[in-house]
Parts: sequence; C-alpha cells; structure tokens
Amino acid sequence: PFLENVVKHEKFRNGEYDTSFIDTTPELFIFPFRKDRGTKMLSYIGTVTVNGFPGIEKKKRPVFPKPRIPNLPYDLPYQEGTKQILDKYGAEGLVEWVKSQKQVLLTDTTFRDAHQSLLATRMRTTDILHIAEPSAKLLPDLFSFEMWGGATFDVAYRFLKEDPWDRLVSLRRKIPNVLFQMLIRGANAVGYKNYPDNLIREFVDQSASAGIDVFRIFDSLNWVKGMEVAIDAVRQSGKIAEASICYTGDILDGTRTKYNLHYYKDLAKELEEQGAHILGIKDMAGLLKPEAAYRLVSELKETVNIPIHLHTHDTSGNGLFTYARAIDGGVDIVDTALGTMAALTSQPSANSLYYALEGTPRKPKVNIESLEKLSYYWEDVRKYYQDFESGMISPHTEVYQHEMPGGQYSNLQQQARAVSLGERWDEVKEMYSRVNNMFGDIVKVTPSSKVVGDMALFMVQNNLNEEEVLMKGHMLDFPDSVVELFEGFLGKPYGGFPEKLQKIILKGKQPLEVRPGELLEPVDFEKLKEKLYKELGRQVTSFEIISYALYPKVFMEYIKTDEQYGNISVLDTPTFLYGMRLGEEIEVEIETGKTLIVKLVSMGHPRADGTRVVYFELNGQPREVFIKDEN
Ligand code: 3PY
Ligand code: ZN
Repeated sequence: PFLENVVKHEKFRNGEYDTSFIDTTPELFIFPFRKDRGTKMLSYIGTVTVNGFPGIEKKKRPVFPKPRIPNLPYDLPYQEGTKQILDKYGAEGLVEWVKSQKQVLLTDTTFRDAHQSLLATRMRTTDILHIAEPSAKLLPDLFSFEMWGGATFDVAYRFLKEDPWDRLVSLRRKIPNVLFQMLIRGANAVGYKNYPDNLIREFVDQSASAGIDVFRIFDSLNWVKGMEVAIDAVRQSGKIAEASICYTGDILDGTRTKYNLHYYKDLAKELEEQGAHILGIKDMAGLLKPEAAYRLVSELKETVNIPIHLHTHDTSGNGLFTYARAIDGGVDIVDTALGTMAALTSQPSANSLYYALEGTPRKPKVNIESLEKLSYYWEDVRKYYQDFESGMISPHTEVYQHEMPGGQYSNLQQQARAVSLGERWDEVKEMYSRVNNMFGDIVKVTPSSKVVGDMALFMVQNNLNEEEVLMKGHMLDFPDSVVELFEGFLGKPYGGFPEKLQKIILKGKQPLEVRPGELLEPVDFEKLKEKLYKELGRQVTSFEIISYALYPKVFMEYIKTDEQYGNISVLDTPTFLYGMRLGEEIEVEIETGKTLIVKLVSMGHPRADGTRVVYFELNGQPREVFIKDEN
C-alpha cells in the first residue's frame, strides 16, 4: 500500500518530487482500510437486510419460485440470424433482406423497453444474462433484441449499481446470432440533455464496437438537426441507422392539426435524405390508433424507400389492433415483448401477435412454443421486481388524454412518490396534459417528456395552475430542466415555444439560435482519462471515460459504491433487493468457477452508536459486519 500511495500521489505523478518527498508527505503513510471481496459483499447484504433497498418499502425477503429456464439440449447450436446477414452483407444488404421478407419481422423488447415501461427500468443484468442463451437459440428468426439504451444506461449506474457496458458485452457473448438494438436520444445520447458532438460520436463508436448493431435514433422534439450527428456517426460505424419519427397527437382528429399526415411525411422524407437505413415510427405513448396506423404506414410506404419499423405501447389496450392495421399497411418490422412482459405500458405481446396473424401471409416466422417457454421465465423473474410495478392492472385509455410515454409512466410515478406526491398521482397525470398545452403541444418523449413531468410535479407540489404560473412566474423558481428546455438546450419544437411563457421562464435570458452541439465545448477525452486516473488510482477504460463524460456525478457515485461493496451485480436479485432471512444460505458466483456460500446466522440489537452486528458464515467461517441501522 505504501508504494501504491507513492505512485498515486499527485506530486509523484507530476514529477514534482525530490529526495525529501517521503519525509514531507505524511499522507503516504495513511493506508486505506481494505476489506476483502467477501467482507464487502457481506456489508452490502447486511445493509440491505437491516435497512432495506432505497425506494422500496422495507420488508422481509419474500419467497420466490425458482425461475423456469427452458431446458435445451446442451449441444443445441446457435442458428445463424440477422447478425450474420449484417456482418456478411453490410447495412445495405441487411436492408435489402428486410425488404424481401413477406412475413412481418419482430423485435423483442423484453430486455429494454418492456421493463423500462413496466418495472421502472430496474431489471438487472444477471436476470437477463440467465435467459440470454436460451433466447438466442429459441428465437433465431427475430429481427433484433432491443436490449440497451434509453433509460437503462443511467438506471444501471444509479439504482442497480452495475455497469451498463458489462451488460452489453456479456450479452453479446451469449447472443451471437441476432441483431442488438439500442435506443439513442439523438444529441442527448442516453442522457437528458444535449452533449457535445464529439461525445455523441465517441459514444456511438464505442457502443458499435461493444456490440450494438441497430441504433434507433430519435429527437425528443422531432428536430432533425438534433439527430444529424448521431445518424452520421452510425453510418460511419457501418451499423444500421434507424432514424425515427416520434408520433404524437392524432392524425384522425380534424381539430388537432399540428401533427398531421403531411407533417409526418415531410419528416420521414427528411430522415431518409439524412441517411436513415430504416425509418422508425416511435409511438412512445401508444397514441397511434389502428386506423391512423394504417393510414400513416401506407402513406409513408409511398413516401420513402426504406423499411419501416413500428414501435408502440399497449397502454390503451389497442396495441395489437394497431399492429394488425399497420401490417395491412405494409409495415416491415414491429416491436413486441414476450407475453409475460408485454401489454399495458409495455409493448404488445409477441405471443398474441403470433396467433392474431395466423392464417395470414404475414404471420411472423417464430416458434410459438419458444415464446411460451421464455415467457414462463419472465413470469417468475418479474415477481422479484413487484415493488417497482406501477399498479396499473388494466388498459388505460386515458393515455389518449395525458399522452404520457409508456417508459415514463412507472418512472414518473416513482419520482412522484419520492416527493410525497404518490397520493396525488391522478392530479399529476392531469397536470401533465395541461403542461403540454401550456408548452404549445410538444412532442413528449425523453427528455422533453421529463421536462413536462418535472413541471407537472412542480405545479402540483406548489398548488399552481396555468394562470398563476403566468401571473406569478417572475417570482417562481422553475425547475432547471424547464428553464433549459425554453432556452433551447433540447433543440427547437415544431412551431416554436409560446412566447409569453418563454419570456416568463427565461427571466431575461436569451434563447439559443443554433444547435446546442455547435456551442458546447468538445470533450477532451485525454484530459478526462488523466483526471480519472488520478481520482481512481488506476487505468480506466474508454467505456468508463464516456460514462463519466455523460454522467460525472452518477458515475462517481457508482464507483464509490463499487469500492465500498465490490461488484454486487453478481448477487441474485432477491438478495440484492431484500437481503437475507435469518438462517438462510445463498450461493454467489463472484467470478466464473469461484462461488461463495453465505449464511445469515443472526443479527444483534442496535447498539449505543446506532450500529448492529450482523453475523454471517462465509464458506463455513464465521464473519461479522457492523451495519448502521438507519431505521
Ligand atoms: C427513452 O428515451 O428512454 C424512451 O424509452 C423513450 O420512449
Ligand atoms: Zn417505447
């Protein structure tokens, strides 16, 4: 440790030392208390057992059934799939292959949007990894697995205390045959604000090299300028740019003309001209009604010459009907989730769509038994995350009123609970729609949807209505995200912002006239590398540098937890969320072939200093850890 302290010391690293360095630098003799991996892990288990998991009510670990993993012959090979088509024939070749398909192709969103939408994005890598190989072997004819991006990136660090890049790399190893798809928010990447252009390029490059094949790119205000850099970066990387239009409003409603068919056709044409390989229609809230889907898809098929990939959410209960009509209209690919992770705020069920299309020429090439078997697994795993369920148990047609994205519903609900507005959730939903009108009816999808959500929470919390905001606005301290939106940091909404409200919110600041990326200083990756080397005292990976550039605070907090508890992503989810029961024994595979056996023996009473001693056995040896009781 002494030598480590020397080489890590700033003066030593900068070459500012002489023979008196050791005598004049007392901190070289301060050695961090190092806990071994086992003790770190026991500290985590002890902490969550004593104090519960942040954000969910503390309770005794429930008893869960063992998830049913399909039993496959051990030597069942991987069948070649779309990944091999891309690798052999490139993006253009893959596009030609898609166009030549008569069947409708499926994307499975179970690994990403389904849990983002149903379980507040809390699905852990270990639960996905356990079913990855069976999924690849049982569903080789999928177009893609959507498995990364969107909110999964920051939630992994923030709440799951795991590294999202590890998820990507380890899943890629288990799924070599089907395309991997991610959701990227244009200039906002996987974040909630615009980033410098070179960061977007670096993020795309690294994601492509780590395993992403299809990038669904969108802009939260449908502002094509905000997508240009990402589209170009994806094309440069040789991967597939699926540039998307976000669907909002209702093209069937003659009284709401802002987002009409012409608007979407112009946008689609523009995206094709920008270099999209595939056109995505991202119906993030599930507002696209069946007949609107038919009209939109058939018109867009006439407008562009690239395949169309439709994404919806089943919140209203109309999702399958929407897909059926979109399929009549000629859509090439649709997003579905496995039955037990489908419906409601998630995607329509792949299992149901299979049966819905029986007897039609466009029935997807997928094995229904495989879908059912994989659904069993998710039925079991979903129970682990019961505390993150939104409570929605039946279709909500009110989504046509509030227009909240499926991926936002359970997350905003968590946010509302966190600021003690859980009881006023109905008001928050209603306010969400009123805020949209105040903002001039904007596209609502991350991050613009988050701003609408922040403003709705702000207004409900402060008991404000629209008139009061206009009257007292000069005295109100609006959420930062609202000010930034009106400054133009998320780009320009179609039709501009309502000027009066903009003036009130900006309080004299001038809005941007250009693309935010043009003003932001490029990230100096070398400098960041140095900085992180100094702070962490070790070499860092390109992935870590990007994560730090995107989320400095969140990333550093994750590092702190990692130092405190070690790699807790290896814990099973019941233990991770609920800790252990007295007398219980678990196995933890901390690395391939190395397993720890942990038994919770007993727990002492709180002592005068507020700590409790928790007694474990680790591989049969007694161990105790001291846990601060926060209750
Ligand atoms: C995201 O950006 O995370 C979304 O899923 C938007 O729908
Ligand atoms: Zn979605």
